[in-house]
Amino acid sequence: MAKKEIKSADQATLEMIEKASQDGARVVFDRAETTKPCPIGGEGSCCSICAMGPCRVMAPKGREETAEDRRKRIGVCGATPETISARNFVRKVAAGTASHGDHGRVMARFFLSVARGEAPGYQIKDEQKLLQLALELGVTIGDRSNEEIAVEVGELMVNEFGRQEGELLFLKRAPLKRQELWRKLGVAPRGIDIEVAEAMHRTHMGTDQDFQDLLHHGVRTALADGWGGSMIATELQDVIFGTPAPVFSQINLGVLKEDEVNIIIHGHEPQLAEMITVTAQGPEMIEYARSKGAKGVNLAGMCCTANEMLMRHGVPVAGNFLQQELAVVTGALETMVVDVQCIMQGLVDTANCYHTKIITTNPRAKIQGATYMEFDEHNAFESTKAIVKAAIDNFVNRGKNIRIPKQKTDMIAGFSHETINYLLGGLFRASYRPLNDNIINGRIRGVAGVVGCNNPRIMHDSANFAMVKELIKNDVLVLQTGCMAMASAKAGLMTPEAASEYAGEGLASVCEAVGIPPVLHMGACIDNSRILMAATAMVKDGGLGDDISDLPVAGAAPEWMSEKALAIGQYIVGSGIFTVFGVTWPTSGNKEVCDYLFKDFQEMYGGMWAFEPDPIKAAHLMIEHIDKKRKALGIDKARERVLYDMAMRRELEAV
Ligand code: BF8
Repeated sequence: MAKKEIKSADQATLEMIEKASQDGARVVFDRAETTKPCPIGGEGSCCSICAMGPCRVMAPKGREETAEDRRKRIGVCGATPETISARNFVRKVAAGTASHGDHGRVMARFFLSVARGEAPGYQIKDEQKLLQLALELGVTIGDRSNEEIAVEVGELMVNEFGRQEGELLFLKRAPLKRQELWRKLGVAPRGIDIEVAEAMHRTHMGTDQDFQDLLHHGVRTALADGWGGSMIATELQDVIFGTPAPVFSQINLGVLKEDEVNIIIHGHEPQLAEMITVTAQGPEMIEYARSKGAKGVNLAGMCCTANEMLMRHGVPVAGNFLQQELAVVTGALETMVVDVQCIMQGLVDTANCYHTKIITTNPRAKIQGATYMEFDEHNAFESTKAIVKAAIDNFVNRGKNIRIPKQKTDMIAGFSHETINYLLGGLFRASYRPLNDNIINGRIRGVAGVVGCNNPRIMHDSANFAMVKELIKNDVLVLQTGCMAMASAKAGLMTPEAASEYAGEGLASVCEAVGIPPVLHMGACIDNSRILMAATAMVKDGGLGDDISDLPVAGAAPEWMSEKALAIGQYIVGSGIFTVFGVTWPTSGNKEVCDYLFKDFQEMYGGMWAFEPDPIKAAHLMIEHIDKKRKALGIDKARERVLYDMAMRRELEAV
């Protein structure tokens, strides 16, 4: 008999998969069994961009390719397998960049509405960050009001999307050497939309047919995400909703409550979630919930919206990407309110087996069979009140088949780039100096960003846990965002106590002295721009080289699935950081394209891609890379000498 595959490393998830099967509800784990990945598309060897195809250009498996094989391995238009592979890859990067970019654009326009007083209920929360942004962008402060300054900042940011020439303003944040490299390689992005549009044009039938040239444009497009769309979204969200600071919360399906109206907000753009937080906890809605027999209204988050609400308000997190339908399966969820990105259409099918109402709210993202209640940010309070009321009204429709898993784990989140600065350096001497010093003296070996999604093609949350544990055991400080941050939080890695349990002695001693977990939650996927800022701050603080590519740092997405993850990986690589992806690799069918991304990019960008599905091996690739960088910086010997005597411990405590 075939061994039953364990689908998740998370008990709550396993329990709900079981319940779904008992209830006859289909979820993503079932669909992944019946719908297997297409091996041709999966390796990037299918070209479907025109109607002369689709053309399949796979290399023969299990034997050497002959000249005759190669001659036949060609698109009808004559496109080579390399062109086809690179086109497919660049289109994915463009889609990821477009998604983050569209989020950033909507946020910039919303920011302008707030500044102009056209979005009642919202205001500027972080004045300090607004003024810093104004100074950086050359906006006059003088005796102008915050709103006047914000209008000018907002207009500059909105213009970044349609900018046709020159360079994105935030490129100037990068180390000088990196900026020069981008210019030399011709990949400094002009604007955000233009790079995405050009990527789509270049990859159209019969346009750019030089795979190397295509891949460089992929870098340019992705840089318009990391240093453009995503960075703009993060910065403006911080000004309006507040810059995250450490906050305690809990995570996993156990945060749902049996005796309250449960509402989950799922998606990405925080303006809706921010207002629901206010509306749902107001006395009027609590009273209304009581009138329907509930004790109150319980709000929780899912996916990146969860990260946004968690980082700024400590709202509990119900789970990550693969748990969205399982929240419905509890039978205790009145409403799942969604906006854009990473929302499974399967939610509607699952919800048909229970009483849960799936409410779509965004004109860009509707789902057949769901209830559409448009969220109008100009009338946000009334919009969200109607949504919360609909959830409360649904409480009476709950069936008897309710089972909420017990699992919920304590966590600390809220480690924005600014917060790390304060925590390490103190309010009056905020800096990354102590981090750099601890890297130089070897207590911290290096820093790794472990980010991205879940993917049902591998055991849910398992690769993240294995990788992160291995990294911190080897004294690598881990920064996380997105669904991988949630996986670590569920596993208990985001509490200060995790340092003594899991981290190597050097990293643990620093975490204990500063009072931080060994794994830091930096936010949603757009907040990977915070990781770029953290890396830049490390360079600027000195002692670790003069470009991001000199730092002993590495990146990874061990369970990725989305095009946004590829865009993120590409801008991290283009910014000079070695990055390893797990699960599958979208150009794996083409050796030339892989070699270019996995080897030649290192020469050109000082950062390259790698693919390694084994999370422990992948962690060791990252550690090897970190050690190589330490050696190049001449700080490899310091690590060998680290012995923790009392004087060193006292010195650490003084940090
Ligand atoms: O942007 S990590 S599954 S939720 S794509 Fe999606 Fe992936 Fe989760 Fe957020 Ni990011």
